[in-house]
Amino acid sequence: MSEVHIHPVPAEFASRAHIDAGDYEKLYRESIENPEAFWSRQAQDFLQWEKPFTRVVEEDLKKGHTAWFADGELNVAVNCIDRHLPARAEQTALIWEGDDPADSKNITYSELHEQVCRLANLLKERGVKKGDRVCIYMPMIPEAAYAMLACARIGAVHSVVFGGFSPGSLRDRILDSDCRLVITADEGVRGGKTVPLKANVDKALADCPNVHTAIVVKRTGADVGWNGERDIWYAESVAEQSSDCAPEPMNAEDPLFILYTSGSTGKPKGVLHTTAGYLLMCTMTFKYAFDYKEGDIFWCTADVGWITGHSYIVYGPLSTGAISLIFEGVPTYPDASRCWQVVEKHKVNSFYTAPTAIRALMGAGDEFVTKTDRSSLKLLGTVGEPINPEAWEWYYKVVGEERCPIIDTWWQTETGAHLITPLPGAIDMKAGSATKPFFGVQPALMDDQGREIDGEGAGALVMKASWPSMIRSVYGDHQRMIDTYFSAYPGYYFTGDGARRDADGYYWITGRMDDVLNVSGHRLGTAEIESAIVLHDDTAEAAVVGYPHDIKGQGIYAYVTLKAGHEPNEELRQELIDLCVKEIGSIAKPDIIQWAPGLPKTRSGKIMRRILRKIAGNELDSLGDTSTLADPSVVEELIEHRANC
Ligand code: 6R9
Repeated sequence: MSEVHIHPVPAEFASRAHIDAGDYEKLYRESIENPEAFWSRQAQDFLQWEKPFTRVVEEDLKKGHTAWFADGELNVAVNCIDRHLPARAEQTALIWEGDDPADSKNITYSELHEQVCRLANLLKERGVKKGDRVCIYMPMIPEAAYAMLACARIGAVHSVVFGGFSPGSLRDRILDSDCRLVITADEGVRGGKTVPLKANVDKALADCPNVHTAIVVKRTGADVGWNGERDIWYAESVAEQSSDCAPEPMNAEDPLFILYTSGSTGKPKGVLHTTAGYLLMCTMTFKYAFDYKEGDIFWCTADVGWITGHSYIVYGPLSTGAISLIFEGVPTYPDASRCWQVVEKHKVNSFYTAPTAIRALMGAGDEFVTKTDRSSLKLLGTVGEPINPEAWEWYYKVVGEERCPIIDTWWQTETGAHLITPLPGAIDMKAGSATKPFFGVQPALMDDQGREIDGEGAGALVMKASWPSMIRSVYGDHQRMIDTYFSAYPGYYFTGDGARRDADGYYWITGRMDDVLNVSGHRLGTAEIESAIVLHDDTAEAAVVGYPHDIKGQGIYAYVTLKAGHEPNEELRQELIDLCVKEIGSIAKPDIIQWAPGLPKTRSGKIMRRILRKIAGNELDSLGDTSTLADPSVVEELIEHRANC
C-alpha cells in the first residue's frame, strides 16, 4: 500500500461544526455505555411524537429481533412537513432541477403540505388504508417525493421501484408485496431520452390482477395506453381533493416502506423498515454527517428508487426542515460539466454522489469542473462502493478545491442510514476510509473461526448491537432475513462486507465478502488492486475478479477502461502490472488484463462483478439475468474480446 495521507479536519470547519472531536468522543462513549439514555434523548430532540414512548430498545440479535420506542406514536409526514410550517412555510423544501438545464422549480414547505395532503386524500378515496402497499414507479420529479410522503401520511407502506427497472422486475416486486395501487408517469426523461414508464406499467400489470388503480403523472404528454377502469390522471384527480388530510397516528414499529435489494442469491429481497427508528437515524445522520446548517442547499444525486434517495433526498432532509435538490437528469448530460453547473446555478452547499460518477467525471478531464464556480460548496460526500484514493484525491482537490471535507459514508439498504462515516468536524480523513462508527454503532471484525478480531486486522464486518434503523424483516419471508443477516455469526448482524481496521481504529471497507480473492492462500481485496490500476494516468476505471487458477487457486483478472483518447498497448499492460506489484506486492499481479470499453453496471452504478466473474471464469452459459444492467450490450462486447485463460 502506498502511504496513507491524513487530511486533518479543517480548523475553520471544526470551529463551526455541530460535532467536534471532543463531542464525538464523549457522545460516542455515552451512546455505547448508556444507550437507553442516549437514544431516548435523541428521539425526543429529533422527532415530534404524538404519544411519547416509555420503552427505548428491545433486542435479541440471535433471532434478528429489534424494536425501538415501541410504545410511542408519531407520523413521518408530520415530522417531514407539518412541524416545519410555523417557522418555514414559505421556505423552499425541494428544488427540482429537470433533465433539460432550462427546467427547474422550487417547492415550499407549504406547497409540499398541500400536494401531499391532496394525494393522500386521493389514495384514501381509491381505498388505500393503513398497512396497504403502494408501488411508486416514477422519474425524478417532485411527485415522487409527494407520493412517498402521502403514503406515510395515511400509514400506507410504499415500495419504490427504480424507474429503470424492466416491466418484469416491476411485476415481480408488485406481486411480492401485493401492491394494490401504482403511482407512475407517462414517461420519464433522462439524459435527453425518454423512458416509457406507463407502457412498462401496462406490461407489468397484465400479470397483476390485484392492482385496481394506476395514478399517472403527465410528464411529457406522450400518447400512452389507457385502461379506463384502472388509470387516472394525477393532476386532475388531486385537484378535486381537499388540501387538508389528517395524519394517521402510527406506532413507532409500524412499517414505513419496503425497498427491494439484490443479494448474492435468489430473487431480490423486500427490505422492510419501520417508522420511528428509521426516521430518527436518517434525521440525525443528515444533520451530523453532512453537518447540515439552516438554509444550506443539499444535493444528493441518487435516485429515489434506491435507499440513498429515500434517506438523503426525502426523509433525512425534510425531517430536518432542509432544502433538498432533486435532479431528474444524469451527470454527463448535456456534458460532463452538468453537476458543477447545477452547483453553480443553485449555489449548492453539500454534494453527495457515488464513486462511479466521480471516476467517470474524472475521466472526462478537469476542464469540465474548473470552468465552473463551486465556491458555494462546503462539503462533499460519497456512497455506494469503496472509493479508490486516486478518485478521492481528485474529488478533494479539483472539485472541492481542498476546502471541503469528504465524507465517505458506509451503509446499506438494510441499515437505513449511515453506520460508518466521518463526522466532518470531528474525524480526520484518510482517502479511501469510511473512518469511524456513528453514534450507537458497534462494528466488529470476525475471523474465519467466527471470533472477534481485536485491534488492527481484517475480517467480516458485523455489528454487535442493533441500531434504530436496522432492517426489521424481509417482506413475506422473515426467515430469509434471519438466514441472510443473523445466521453467519449468531448474535451479530452480518453486513456481507469485509473490512480492515487500522492502528487508529479506522475502518476500510474492502468490498463484498464474495469479492475477496484468495490468491495462493493470500487474501486480497479486489478494491485494492483496482485502486492501484486506476493510479495510472491513462486509466479511468478497473474491475477485478477472481477466476479459477490451477496453481494459485484463484488468479486475478482485471477489466480496465482507459480514459478517452488512450489506446491499449502491450507497454501499458506491463505498466499496470508493475503498478500493482509496486503498490501492493507481487501477489497482487494481475494474471490477465482485458481492455474493457465499458463495464457492466446496474442502473445505480454498481459494477456487476457476478457477471465479470462468469466471463473471466468462462462460464458463459450461466451469466444470469443481464436485463437490469444500464447497458446490456457491454457484456457481449466483453465476451467477444474475452482473454484466453
Ligand atoms: C447505501 C448503499 C450496500 C453495499 C455495501 C457495500 C457498498 C456502500 C460504501 C460501500 C465501501 C462505502 N458500500 N457504501 N462500500 N464504502 N462508503 O449503497 O446501499 O445499495 O444496499 O449497497 O454497498 O458493499 O454492503 P446498497
